[in-house]
Amino acid sequence: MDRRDFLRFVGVGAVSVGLGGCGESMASAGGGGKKPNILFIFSDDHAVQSISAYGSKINKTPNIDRIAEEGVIFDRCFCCNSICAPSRAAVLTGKHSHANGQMTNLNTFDGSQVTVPKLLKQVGYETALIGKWHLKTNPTGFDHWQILPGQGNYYNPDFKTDGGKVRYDGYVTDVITDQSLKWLKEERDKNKPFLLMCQHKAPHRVWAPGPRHLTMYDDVEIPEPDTLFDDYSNRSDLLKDNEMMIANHMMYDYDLKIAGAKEKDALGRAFKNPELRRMTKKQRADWDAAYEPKNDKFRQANLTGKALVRWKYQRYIKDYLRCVASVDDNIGRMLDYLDEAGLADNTIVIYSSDQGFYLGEHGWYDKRWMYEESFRMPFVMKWPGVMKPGRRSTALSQNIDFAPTFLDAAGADVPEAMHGVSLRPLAKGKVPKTWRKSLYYHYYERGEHHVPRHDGVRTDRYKLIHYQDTDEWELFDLKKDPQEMKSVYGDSDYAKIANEMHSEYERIKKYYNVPATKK
Ligand code: SGN
Ligand code: CA
Repeated sequence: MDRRDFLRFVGVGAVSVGLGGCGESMASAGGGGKKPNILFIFSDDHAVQSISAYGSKINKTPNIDRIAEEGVIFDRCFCCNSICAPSRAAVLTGKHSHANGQMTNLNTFDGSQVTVPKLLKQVGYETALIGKWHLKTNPTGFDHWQILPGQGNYYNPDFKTDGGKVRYDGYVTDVITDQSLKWLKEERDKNKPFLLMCQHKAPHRVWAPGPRHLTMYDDVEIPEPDTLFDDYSNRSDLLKDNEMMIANHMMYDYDLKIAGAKEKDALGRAFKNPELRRMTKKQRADWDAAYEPKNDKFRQANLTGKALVRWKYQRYIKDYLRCVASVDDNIGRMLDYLDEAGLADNTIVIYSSDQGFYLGEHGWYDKRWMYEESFRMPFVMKWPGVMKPGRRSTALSQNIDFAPTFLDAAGADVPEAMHGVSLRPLAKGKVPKTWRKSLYYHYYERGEHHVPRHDGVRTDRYKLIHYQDTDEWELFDLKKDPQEMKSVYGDSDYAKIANEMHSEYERIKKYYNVPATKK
């Protein structure tokens, strides 16, 4: 039985339409016989709750919506490990973390592995990566790259390039877009199709808005999520140990933009915002003019209790959304260029982010947990000539599917060792009978924000989570409890479902060859 037959047999995966050379040439399906270009715009920590195409109640993202209107929204796209470097490694390799070796942000990516840019180069593509990388080793498989060192900075960012170090003046999201446009316009080989991975730092912590957006949302109040004051009852006690609460773990100077604040967070920390010392005099003056009047009001108000948490939420979410606004504006610049240059008809455009994020849900910022808001990823794709515009797909997809999708689009073979499958059938509006019925998730890190190691399985309706350190289980009925406020594990009404989910968990771990967790 080959892998594709096996996928059919176990009902996990799908065979991408056209794989194995049945009829339609894949490259031609994407646009008049030419291999399609692929523009992959990827941001850092951008949650679907802040994208209007996904129904955001708190902001508008007209340019991401433009991609969605001309393409398809993958409504149930999830990461395999909700943290930066592991998600990026999964995108590059099409494999779960245990198979590509990038289990945590602390591992060093093995750049000698088979990755999607290397395979695309073999079928004639020119490849480039500009922006956040975060995998420690230098990029491999790219004809051109310029990366932010580590997490990078928002203001006047440094870049590591294939020709040495360089610092650009300006705001990071604009700079990454400028450099991406420069490569598209002036530097690439125009006789070849391209893969451009344009990877933003924003809206990652410390959520530093750019000069154009410093006062955006000043006159409005952003709606709070229902679960801002979650008390963490009815689930594992491990939740109570988290260190990612807006109430307790945000630092005044570092996160909340109260420059010079002496207050410490609940962990006794009072870091300084690293962006302030990078700014030019003019940038700093604009920043202070935007924040200081609001900070004065905050100091005078002497807020405590829930009112203080509410203020912190407003400060946090507005800064986050200001960073998102810059990403969205810059996506507009990229889309406009594709139109102007006559490239739009033969270019697949994707917008995604390495994982989701908590925008106050459960009282949190950050990610890592398998709960929906950080498990879910945005993935909108426009694939001219292949899909009908304006569609929404609710079939289960995952970041391990991105590499197979790109390869399928380019008419290249998808290696058997990749765990993911091409999303082409879903893009076309068909859900093959063999499409996966569940997804596997595994978070391995034990560090910052004190999120415990856990893994689990999610189907359309249910989610089973296992915490290895305490051997606890949680089961959620996502239809009845979409906010995941009460685990029904151990509830006799769910005994049958719990059994089925346990079997599915064991099966999927075996299917992906997940090694036993070390104590
Ligand atoms: C930094 C952040 C964390 C964040 C990790 C991982 N702290 O360490 O809040 O969870 O990155 O983010 S900060 O003080 O440096 O901002 S990831 O997206 O790179 O995985
Ligand atoms: Ca991230």
